[in-house]
Amino acid sequence: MKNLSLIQLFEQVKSRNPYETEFHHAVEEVLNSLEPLFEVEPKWLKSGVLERIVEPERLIHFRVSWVDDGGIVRVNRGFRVQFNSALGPYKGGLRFHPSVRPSIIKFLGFEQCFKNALTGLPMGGGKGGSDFDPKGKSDGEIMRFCQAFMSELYRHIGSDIDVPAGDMGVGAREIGYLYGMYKKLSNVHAQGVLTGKSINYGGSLVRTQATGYGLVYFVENMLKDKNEDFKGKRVIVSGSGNVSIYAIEKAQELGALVVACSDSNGTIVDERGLDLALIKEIKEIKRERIQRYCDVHPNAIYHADSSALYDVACDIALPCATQGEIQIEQAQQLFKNGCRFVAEGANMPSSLEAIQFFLSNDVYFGPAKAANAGGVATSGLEMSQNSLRLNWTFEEVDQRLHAIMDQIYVQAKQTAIAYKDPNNLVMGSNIASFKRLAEAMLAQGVL
Ligand code: NDP
Ligand code: 2IT
Repeated sequence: MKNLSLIQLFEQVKSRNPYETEFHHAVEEVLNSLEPLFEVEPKWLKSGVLERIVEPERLIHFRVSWVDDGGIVRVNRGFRVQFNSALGPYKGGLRFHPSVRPSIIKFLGFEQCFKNALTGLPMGGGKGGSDFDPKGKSDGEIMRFCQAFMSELYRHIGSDIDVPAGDMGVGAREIGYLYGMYKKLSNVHAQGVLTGKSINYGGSLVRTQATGYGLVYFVENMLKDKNEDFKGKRVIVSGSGNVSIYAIEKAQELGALVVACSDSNGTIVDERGLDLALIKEIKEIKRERIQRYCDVHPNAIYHADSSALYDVACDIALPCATQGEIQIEQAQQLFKNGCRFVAEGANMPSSLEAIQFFLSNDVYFGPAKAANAGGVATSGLEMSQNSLRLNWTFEEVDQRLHAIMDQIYVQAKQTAIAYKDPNNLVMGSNIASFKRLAEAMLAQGVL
């Protein structure tokens, strides 16, 4: 960062949000890449928009008390950040993971504002969650926790106010329990209040697949620009959750050889190509460890280390697990082993240093807020179907998702070209989304 007022603003963000390193990272990345815009359009620096954009409109922090199967009272923390409503109702997922704290929720909420702007749909930015750890909990405990969480959250959300969805640790099962409790407390069957619902009570087809499929549609565009495609490419995917599974599925469908994935305990490498039906059974149905893969495929190799994934040679790397998984060492390792495309299915998996390394070594890089926007975009399509009280077919939703991902790529690429750094999709995405958001904020006055 060279511009003095940006430096001062960033210093202020750091001192107002002490120790919130993930939030600082997200803000720094955006401010950094907006500099070329401000050189051409300095009006934004004096508009007051930047000072407001880094400050959430509202941050809700609440106690969640529930009783476990042993009759013991447990207390967790719940959060919802309602970051920016200039473009529409707050929209963004809920994360249940022990690492959840204000810095995590704020970085995710901040990113979400820009991501949602890129989709072109009328959605503001929000995020929420809890430090509740769903691992090892019974179905009854998950249900009671979700009910306790919603017993506070319900007063803050609504189809035209704030529309949560899933994120890590929150899938269709949790959304079902949350929705049931919302309905009971509010006495309203307002389907548009949550997305990621099951199909039989207002969910959208393709929402389950959307983030992974969308990521692969985005990478198809990146490859096309270099006159390449997925056929025969070696791909590695971190994680083995919702985003990873459907990224693997679509990449395989397009002819890629996906050789490795992981979970928080370790990495699986299967040189013959991953058996996705087995991964779905282990992770979606049995909720077990990825290591079980080797019980069925003894030829596959298991490393008891998640970051071993990044030692596997590949053409394309898709980090789809969590923030911070690609530090400079992993970036260098990927490059050394011949990786030429990296696209982020997870939110903020790459450190700033790693991103800089990719950009300066000609590794074509697709940043999270563009590459993983397919999930929230399809949530937007679910909201549309709920308002219409209609269900679109799988093909119709998939086509719309595909068109949105293509359109996000074009925006990011054309903006990168316009600001004379054609392969910098980080800058392209940040400038394009900032302009949409900032113009809406300016039009609505100082609030
Ligand atoms: P899930 O909870 O379904 O899956 C998360 C996966 O990541 C699990 O396999 C988990 O393993 C693994 N994981 C967690 N920590 C690590 C780690 N340190 N190293 C390796 N693997 C790890 O979450 P999602 O798939 O929904 O979300 C994944 C990422 O994608 C998150 O960053 C999320 O914010 C982002 N995202 C999600 C969207 C969605 O629609 N769901 C939309 C856009 C982005 P384990 O089972 O061991 O915990
Ligand atoms: O990070 C994300 O974009 C999500 N977890 C999806 C949010 C949503 O509202 O579908």
